[in-house]
Amino acid sequence: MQPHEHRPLTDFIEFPETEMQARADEFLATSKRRRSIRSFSDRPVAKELIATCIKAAGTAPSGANHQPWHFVAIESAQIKKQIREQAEQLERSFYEGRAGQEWLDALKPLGTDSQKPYLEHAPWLIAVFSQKKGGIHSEDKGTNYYVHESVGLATGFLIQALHRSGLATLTHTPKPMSFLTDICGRDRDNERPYMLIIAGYPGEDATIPEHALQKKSLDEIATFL
Ligand code: IYR
Repeated sequence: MQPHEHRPLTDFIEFPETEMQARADEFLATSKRRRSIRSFSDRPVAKELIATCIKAAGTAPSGANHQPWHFVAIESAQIKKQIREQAEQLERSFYEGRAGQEWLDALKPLGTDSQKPYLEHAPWLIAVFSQKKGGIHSEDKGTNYYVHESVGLATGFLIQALHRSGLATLTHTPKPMSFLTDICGRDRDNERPYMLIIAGYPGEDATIPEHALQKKSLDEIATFL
């Protein structure tokens, strides 16, 4: 097949309009139940489920379809321990001053601190990396476009896939995240850690901050012209 060839769209599914609204309502209801949590059970989760969610993430749109992302799924207790140690060290300096007062005040309603036991308790950590160079084939070394946008979209797909599969998640971005490059054995020149996703079942003592339940209204987040 020539790369510029097109084929007819055959897998678009058209639903009756009433069903479309019901499907949107259902998706909204499901999305409203997605929560970031900070206590995870150590109950195991099958590797195949995580692999399937990563495949779903890989369907996200990307600049020139270069798919400038790589997901490192970690279940090794030893690697999780290393990540926890390094992340907590960075978080300690963050909470002890690097953050600045305004940032610390913004975080108060979440009740977070430098302790990250869930980095060891949760069955899976997924480190998301973005790639500067690449292409449609993973060995390509051309320019990637809209890398941040593309990887953000794929990460969103991943979080939704995990949520809809019945897992809870947390997004985590210890600053700077470069230690993940070494721990995960990724290419320092071409890849940058984008985000760490913690995935698993909620711990029995999992809570959600009231602050996180306040979502902006449609009027606040949208304008229809
Ligand atoms: N990375 C820190 C701080 C933190 C920052 C933001 I912005 C959050 O929404 C939540 C936490 C931590 O994980 O504690």
